Amino acid sequence: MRLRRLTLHTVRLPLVSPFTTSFATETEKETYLVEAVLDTPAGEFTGWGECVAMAEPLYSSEFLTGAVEVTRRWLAPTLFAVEDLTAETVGHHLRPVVGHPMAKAAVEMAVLDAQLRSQDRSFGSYLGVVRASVPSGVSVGIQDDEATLLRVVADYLEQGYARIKLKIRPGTDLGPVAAVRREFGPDLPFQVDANSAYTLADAGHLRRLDEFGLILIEQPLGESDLRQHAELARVLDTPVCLDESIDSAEAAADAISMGAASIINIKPGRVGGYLEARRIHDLARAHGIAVWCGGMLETGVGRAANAALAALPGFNLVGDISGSNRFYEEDLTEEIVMHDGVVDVPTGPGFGVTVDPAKLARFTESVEELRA
Ligand code: OSB
Ligand code: MG
Repeated sequence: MRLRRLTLHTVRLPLVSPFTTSFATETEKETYLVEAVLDTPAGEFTGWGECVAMAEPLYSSEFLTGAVEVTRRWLAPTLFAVEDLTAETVGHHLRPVVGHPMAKAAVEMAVLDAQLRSQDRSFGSYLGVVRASVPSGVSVGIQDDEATLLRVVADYLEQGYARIKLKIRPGTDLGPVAAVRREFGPDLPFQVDANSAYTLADAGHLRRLDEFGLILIEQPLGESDLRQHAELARVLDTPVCLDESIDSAEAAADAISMGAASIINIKPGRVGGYLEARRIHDLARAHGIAVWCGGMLETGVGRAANAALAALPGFNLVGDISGSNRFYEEDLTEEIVMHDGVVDVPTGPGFGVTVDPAKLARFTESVEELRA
């Protein structure tokens, strides 16, 4: 197969409410969709991918306009030159370009969607999923005060979300966690995410979270602090889960062998794509490490693909795969719906969702076409 064209659609969507983490407050989602045109044995097919790089390099070193630049200058020309391209070889061809997993993932995604559509095959069937729906958790941002937090959590629980993840940072941690636990009781599936906001010197403080029976604490320390996470994990009862630190299967192997994590949050974009995500799933499963599927406020394209990934057998904890309406009034595809605490795995060809041209146009900031 041959890649003929990559069109980058930069979009900006308002969020239904501001989303505050330890590193930023976001009020809108800026991203780009990749539209790939692939020459296949069955004719020309179009596929869509989505980049999870954030506008600013605060979650990881990647950022949106940087991802566009690396795609324009290096990723696209490299792939246009490949005579026999498949989704499975995209990662291999892009390997000489160091880093930029989110930019690479978006391109691989679009090629994979087009390839699967040419075979009239769903992503779920390609992966070998074992569930028709996946439990749906919600990531709750840092709130202004305790009353607001309890109201927000109560609302998500009324909607049916199966698990609450609360963002924490130094100074906004023990209080909110205690309040949620007190209000919703010991049976609430509850975990926290620090997005690298602590250091190992905070170990004594973080131990105070142990009494709240959390499922896990996600990425308490810095991205490159594998050894320090291992030390922290030894003194905490709360299981340590890594997010930012795991940017490849190699990093996952290191973390597992060091005892830096007993749980991994798999985000396909962060690790360079859905194929690497599956490799991490397989590796973790072989080591008895639990995994779950994280999110990056994806639009319907990435959200649909995440729902399929999370239906692999090793995804044994509830993921951050909420309904589209958790973040957006209107999505770029058909809405991904959370019902009865689950999101259904799409069954249509490719990722199983369709980008709506009218909605895309409404939210588009700019379009750039890249050709061989
Ligand atoms: O750390 O998991 C994270 C969103 C943006 C950047 C980092 C993270 C998150 C979330 C949201 O927690 C998860 C979602 O998309 O629902
Ligand atoms: Mg996280």
